[in-house]
Amino acid sequence: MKIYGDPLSTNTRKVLTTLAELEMAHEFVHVDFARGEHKHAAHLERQPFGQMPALDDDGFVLYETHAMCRYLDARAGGRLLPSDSKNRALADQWMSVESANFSAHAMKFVYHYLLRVEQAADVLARAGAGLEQALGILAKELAAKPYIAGQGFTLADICYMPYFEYALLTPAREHFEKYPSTLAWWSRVQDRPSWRKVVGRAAAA
Ligand SMILES: N[C@@H](CCC(=O)N[C@@H](CS)C(=O)NCC(=O)O)C(=O)O
Repeated sequence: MKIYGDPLSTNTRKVLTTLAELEMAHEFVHVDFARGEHKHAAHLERQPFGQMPALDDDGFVLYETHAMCRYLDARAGGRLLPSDSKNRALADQWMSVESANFSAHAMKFVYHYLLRVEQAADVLARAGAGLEQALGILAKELAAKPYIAGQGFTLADICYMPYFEYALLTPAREHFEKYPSTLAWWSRVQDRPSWRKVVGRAAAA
């Protein structure tokens, strides 16, 4: 099992955290984001949109992070998704909410403040409003449950973690602070050995 990505990339981190949770052996191949290696021909063979990560399981090539996380979990017997249809659908719902309603807003702040890719003031204002909407909805769930999709840690939790890590280092933090149950969730999950391993790998790279 080979994973192609950059240890600092949010989507790569979702896949690496999934692998760490499942204790699944893999080879990590560094595709250097800063050098634009995700746009090189070799990577475009694996990921035709020129994005990261990509997976190669003995010739079976897959891209799209959520599909990859679900594939890895299925290979390991389905430990990171509920087995009953309703709870599984809720985990799926929250994974979709991450990509449709949450991460793009968080990433505007990450681009502007951490990656130094300037975002106009009105873009940041709209991102802040979008983030508040998503956090408010997430906060209601997390006020009643320890994890995003219920009583157990799932892929849904993994999908939000990289954005919390980065966005909380930016002024977007003020939006999170309005919703304490989201920060309580973050303090629960950020100490998981899987996440510490992924963050540690990035620090060592
Ligand atoms: N829908 C893709 C998105 C992947 C993605 O946006 N990856 C980022 C890094 S975290 C990337 O490669 N960005 C560069 C680009 O879009 O050109 C997935 O879920 O895998």
